[in-house]
Amino acid sequence: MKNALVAKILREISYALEVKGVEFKPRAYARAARSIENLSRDVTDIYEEGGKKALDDIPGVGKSIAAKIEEIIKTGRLEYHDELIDEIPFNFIELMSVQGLGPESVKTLHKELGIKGLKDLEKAAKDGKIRGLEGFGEKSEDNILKNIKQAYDKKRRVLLNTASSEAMGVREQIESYASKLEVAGSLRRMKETIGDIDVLVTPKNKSELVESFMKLGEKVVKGETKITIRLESGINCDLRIVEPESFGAALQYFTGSKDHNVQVRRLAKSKGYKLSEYGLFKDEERVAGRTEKEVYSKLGMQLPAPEMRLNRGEIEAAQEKKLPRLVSYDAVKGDLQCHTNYSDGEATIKGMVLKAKEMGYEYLGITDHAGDLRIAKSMDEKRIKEQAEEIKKLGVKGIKVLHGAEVNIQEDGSLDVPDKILEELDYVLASIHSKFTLTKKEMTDRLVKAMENPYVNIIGHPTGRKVLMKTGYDLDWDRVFQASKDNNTYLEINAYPERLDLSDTNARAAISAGCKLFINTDAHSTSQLGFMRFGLGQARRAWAETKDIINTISYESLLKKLKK
Ligand code: DGT
Ligand code: CA
Ligand code: CA
Ligand code: ZN
Repeated sequence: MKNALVAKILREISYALEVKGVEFKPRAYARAARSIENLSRDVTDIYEEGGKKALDDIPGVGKSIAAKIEEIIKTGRLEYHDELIDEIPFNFIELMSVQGLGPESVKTLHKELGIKGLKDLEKAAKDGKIRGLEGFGEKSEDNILKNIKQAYDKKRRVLLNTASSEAMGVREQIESYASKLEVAGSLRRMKETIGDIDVLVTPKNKSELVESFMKLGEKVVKGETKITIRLESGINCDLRIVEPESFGAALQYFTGSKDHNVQVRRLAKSKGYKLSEYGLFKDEERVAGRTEKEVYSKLGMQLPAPEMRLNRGEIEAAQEKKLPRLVSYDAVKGDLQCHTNYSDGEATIKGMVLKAKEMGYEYLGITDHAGDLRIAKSMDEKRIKEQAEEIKKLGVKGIKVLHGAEVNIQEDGSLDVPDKILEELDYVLASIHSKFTLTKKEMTDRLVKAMENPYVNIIGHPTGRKVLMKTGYDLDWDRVFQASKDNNTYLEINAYPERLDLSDTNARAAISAGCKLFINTDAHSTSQLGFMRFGLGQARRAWAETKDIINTISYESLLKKLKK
C-alpha cells in the first residue's frame, strides 16, 4: 500500500514550496495529497491497471503530479522532493508538524532565532525568546510548548544506537525491582531505526518499579499495566506489566514484527488455537505462554531469532525446522575498518589497539583515509609511511595489527592513491565518497572497476546510504556480487549506526549469491568499536551464518583471504 507514502511526499512538497514562497503550486500538491489519502483503493493497483493515464484521472491529480506519483510507485522516492528538502536549510517538516506552525512562522523562527528543529524550538520557547518575535506572542509560545509534545510523539524515529543506549539506561534503573525484564519491539529485532522502546516486566515490587521508571522521563500515559514516558532523545518508552504465565506470549507479541505476528496468529488459528499477548489458548485453556519457545514449539516451530521476525520466509523455515544457525554476537575476531588521529579519528593507534584487545579481538585493521586531501584529513604518502613505522614499533602484545587504508573510488573507478603505495599496505579498503548521482550503470561500472583492482580487498559502505537521511545509490547487484566472487574483493556490512550498509536485504541477497562479507565498525573513536553488535544485528537480519562473515576466522586464515 503506497497511498500513505505518496500522500506524505506530496504534502511535504506542498510545505516546501510554501516555505520557498512559491504561489499556487503548494495548493495543488496539498489537494493531490488529500485526494490520494482518501482513495479507497491502493494507488499502486490503479497504476498497474491503467498506467499513468489512470493516475491522471484521480481528482486533483494532473499530468505533472501523475508523473511524480509514478516515480514514487516505481522507486519509493521522488528526486524533486529530495531536491526541495536539500534546498531548505532547516527541518521544516519537523517544525511544521507542531500544530499551529505554518510555513510563514517556521520561516520567521529560522530567520530570527536560527531554529532548525524541534529541540531548538523547545529551547527557545522555554527561554521565552519566541514571544518577542513579530507575529508571535506569549500565547503562541505557550501553544508551541503544549503542542511540541505531540510533534515529538508523531513519527519521530531515532537511530538504533540512540534507542539502544536509552534502553540500557531504562534497564539499569528498574532491573532491581523486576523478576523478569525484556526489551521487545523493533529494538529487539535490531531494526535500523526505532519508533519507540517497548519494555516488558514482571515486577518484584510494582510501586517501586513504577516510581523509579517514571523518573526517567516525562509522563505521557499512565495506566495500571501500561505506562508511557518520553525519554531524553524525544522517543517514547512503553512499559508493560505482565504476569509470569503470559510473559513469553507477551514477549512474542510485542517483539513483532507486525507482519510476522499476523502470519503466526493465522497459523495458530489453522491449528485450532487462539494466540494473543496473554497466551496460546485451546478453547479457554492456556496451553503455552510462559516462554516464547513454548509458544512456537506448540505451533510446531523452531524459535526464530527476533532479528529474523519479518515474515520473510522465517515462518516456513521454522516449521520445516530449517532455520539457519545465525552468526552469534561474540563470533567476530576483529574489525577491519577504523580511523585514528592519522585522519579523522579521535584516538591514537595505540588507543584503538588496546581497546580492541580489551574486547577480546585477535586482530585489528587500521584504515585511515588516504588520497584526496579534501576528504577527512586524508594521509599523503609521507604520513602513510610514518603510520607504517608506528604500527611496526607499536609493541602491544596479544593482538595483531594490520595496516590498511581507506582510499577513494573516483568517478571512473580508479583509485586516488597510486599502486606503488597500495602495494606496501597489508590490505586496502576502497569507498565512494563523492559523485553520488551517476546512473545505475555508471555507478556499477565504477564500483566493479574498483573491485577488479588487484590491491583492493574490501568495499566500504557499498551503497553510500545514510539512515534517516538519504537512500543509497542504485547498483546492479548481480554484477557487483559476481565481481566480488571473481576478484576476492569483499563487500562490507558497515556497522556504524548511521550507515548499516549493506542493508539487511542487500546483505541477504549477497549471501544468497554466495558472497562472503566483512562486518566493520568504521569507528572514529575507541568506544565506537562497540558498534560491532549493530553490524551483527544487521547480519542476523540477513540470515548470515558464521561461515558467511569473514572476520570470524583466525588471523592466519584472514591473511590468506586478503591475498589476491
Ligand atoms: P517501532 O516502535 O515503530 O520502531 O516498531 P515496533 O515493531 O516496535 O512497533 P510498536 O512499538 O508499535 O509495537 C510493538 C510490537 O507490538 C510490534 O512489533 C508488533 C506488536 N503490535 C503492535 N501493533 C500490532 C497490531 O496491530 N497487530 C499485531 N499483530 N501486532 C501488533
Ligand atoms: Ca516499538
Ligand atoms: Ca510501542
Ligand atoms: Zn572517516
